[in-house]
Amino acid sequence: MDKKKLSSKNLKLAIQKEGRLTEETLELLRKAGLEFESYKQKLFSLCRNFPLEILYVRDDDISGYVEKGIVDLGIVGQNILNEKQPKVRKLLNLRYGFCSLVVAVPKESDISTIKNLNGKTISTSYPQSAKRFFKENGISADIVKISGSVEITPALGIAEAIVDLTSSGSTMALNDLRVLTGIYDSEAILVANEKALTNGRKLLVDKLLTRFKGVLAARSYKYVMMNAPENILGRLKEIVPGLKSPTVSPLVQKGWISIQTVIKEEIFWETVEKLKKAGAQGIIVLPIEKIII
Ligand code: PRT
Ligand code: ZN
Repeated sequence: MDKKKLSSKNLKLAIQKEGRLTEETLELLRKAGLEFESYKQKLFSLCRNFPLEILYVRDDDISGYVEKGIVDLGIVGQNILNEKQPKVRKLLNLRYGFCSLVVAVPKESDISTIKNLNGKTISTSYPQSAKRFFKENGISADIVKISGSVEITPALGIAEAIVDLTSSGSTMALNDLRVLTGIYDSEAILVANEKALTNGRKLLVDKLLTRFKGVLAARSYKYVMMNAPENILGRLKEIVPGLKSPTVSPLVQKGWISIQTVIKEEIFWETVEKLKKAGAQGIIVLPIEKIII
C-alpha cells in the first residue's frame, strides 16, 4: 500500500474488497455523495470530495482493523461481530447483506430437534457462535471448525449437522439439508473504533453518519402526490400522516386539492390501496434521493 498517500488527517473506512457486501457497500458510499475510483485490483481509494480513505480488505479482517484503530470505521456483517466479539462501537444497521446463522441437518436425518444434537459432531465456520448457542441450550456437541464448504460436510461423513449462514436457502436445498433452527439474523453494520468517536475525528464520523442515515431513510420512503376532493382530506391525513404532515394545495378545479406526502416503503401498497378506496385520484409515486432529518 502506498503509505505516502494515506494521511492521518483523513478518516479511514474498511470495506469488503470482493464479496457479498461489496456491491451494496459501494452503492451506499456513492449515494452518500462520496466520489472515488474503485476497481477490483485497488487496495485503497481516496475520496475526492470528503477526507476519507477507503481500504479494501477481506471481511474477516475488518472488525480487527477497527478494534485496533488501523481504521476508524468499518462495514461488516453482524455475523462477524457476533463471532469475533470485537470491542467496537456499532453505529448503524445498513439494511443489506441479510442472512441468518442456522443449524441444519441432512433432510433424511432422524434429528428433529436441537436436543437430538447432544453428543453429535457439528461443523461450522462460526465455532464461537455455535458453542455459545449450544451451551445456552444445554447441549453438549462436538464443534469442528471448517473454513469453507461447510454444507458438504454431512455428505462426507465429517459431521451430523452444520451451523452455517444462509440467505436464499438454495445452498441448503442443493445439498439436501433442512434447517432445524435459527441462531441469529445478520445484516451489514457500520462500526467505529471507540477512539474515533472521542478525538477530533468525531465531527467527520458524524457527518458521514448523517449522510448514510439520509440514504437509508430515503430508501425506506416513497414520495407520493395525489388529487382528491377537499372533503376527504381528514380521512387522507389519517391514512398518510407524512413525516410531519402532508403538504396540501388547492387545484384549479373547485373543491379539489393536491396532496404531497411520503409513505413508508414497507406499508406502501396497503397505504395506496386505502388512499384509492378513500377517493384519492391520479396518484403519482416518486423515489426519494435523500431525506435529511
Ligand atoms: O473474501 P472474503 O473473506 O472477504 O469473503 P467471504 O467469502 O468470507 O464472505 P462473503 O462474501 O461470502 O460474505 C460476506 C458477508 O456477506 C458475510 O459475512 C455475511 O455478513 C453476508 N452474507 C449475506 C452472506 C450471505 N448472505 C450468504 N448467503 N455470507 C455468506 N453466505 C453464504 C452461505 O453461507 C452459503 O454458503 O452463501 C452461501 C449461499 O447462500 P444461499 O442461502 O443464498 O444459498
Ligand atoms: Zn471471509
